[in-house]
Amino acid sequence: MTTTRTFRIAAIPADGVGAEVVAAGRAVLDALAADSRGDSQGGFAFDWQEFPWGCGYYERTGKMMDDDGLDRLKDFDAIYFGAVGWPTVPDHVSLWGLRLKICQNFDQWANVRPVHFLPGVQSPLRKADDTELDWVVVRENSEGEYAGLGGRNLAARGQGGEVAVQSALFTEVGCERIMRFAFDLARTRTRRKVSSVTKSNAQQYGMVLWDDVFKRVAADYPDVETESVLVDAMSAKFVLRPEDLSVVVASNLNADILSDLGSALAGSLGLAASANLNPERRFPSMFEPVHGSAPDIAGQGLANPIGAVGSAALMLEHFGLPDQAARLQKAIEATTGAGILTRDVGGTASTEDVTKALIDALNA
Ligand code: GGG
Repeated sequence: MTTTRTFRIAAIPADGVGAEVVAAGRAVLDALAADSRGDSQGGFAFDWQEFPWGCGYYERTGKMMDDDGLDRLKDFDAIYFGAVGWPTVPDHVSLWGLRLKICQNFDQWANVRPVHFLPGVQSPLRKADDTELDWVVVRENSEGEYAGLGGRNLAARGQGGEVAVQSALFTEVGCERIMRFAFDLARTRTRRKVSSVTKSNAQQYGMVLWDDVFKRVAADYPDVETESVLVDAMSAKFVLRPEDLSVVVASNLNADILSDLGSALAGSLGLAASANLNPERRFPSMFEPVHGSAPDIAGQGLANPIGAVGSAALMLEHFGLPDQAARLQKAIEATTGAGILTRDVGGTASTEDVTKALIDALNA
């Protein structure tokens, strides 16, 4: 007798192209699940519940998500997220009201953002001899520069004008857990190397603590090569010596910026996948494309669904289905390799065309 595992997933398309790419990802995942029924290893299915939260919801209700939203999400197996942000709502309100609220309350402290080349996609970095380049940005996702510490209208001290303070929080526990995560990940890769990124020459408290913890943790992983690189130098290295990278671990803001750079170097922000993980599995993890809501192309069928579908592959890995994740990744490569590309990567295909091609490739 075969069994079917059902994964309960909360879909939050949120804003702009989020709706289009989440619909694409859902269609591809449902096709994969339909094909798994009758599998001797046991099939799987997805039970989706969609939540209407985001900037449109904010305009109607004054809230980015319901007050009991976290409570309603907490028992799902995972959250599948689109993108947040729309010009009618201040960006800090939309980001803190939804994406950061979920990440921080569900202690999704590890944000994994792989960067790799895809066949058929032109990259500013691709040369004939380095088609296999790939690296992973591991982003500390719970504290650092996005700890939300600070304030405005602090004492103006008589000079006139407003004063604002924005502090970064670095805890030894927070630094150590993200570094161990990065080292453990490096051990699963061909190149066992972790590059730590800071600006510790200029930021002499939190980032020096980061450096100290990195040295201590590295001593437990003598089989893993290490380097510490300042963020400005690392930006140059991404462009000039990407073959020297494997796992790059960085604070919340630095990794946010570097991972956008990485995905642009791979060809487009639209290709980049990410997983916001609560590695202890006390809370659901959240899977989302790296890109934002792209108001300039929203609703036109132009969005690239590959980042969202790649994020779905990361979700399958999280569910303990690595073969299915690899199957999805192969379908992505078959699709881009066949030249079925959206406009951001030089093609003319629509979101729907790419989605259909992905499903065809799964069934091929
Ligand atoms: N799907 C990712 C997304 O919506 N990003 C919007 C954004 O501004 N994110 C900031 C961050 O990643 O912290």
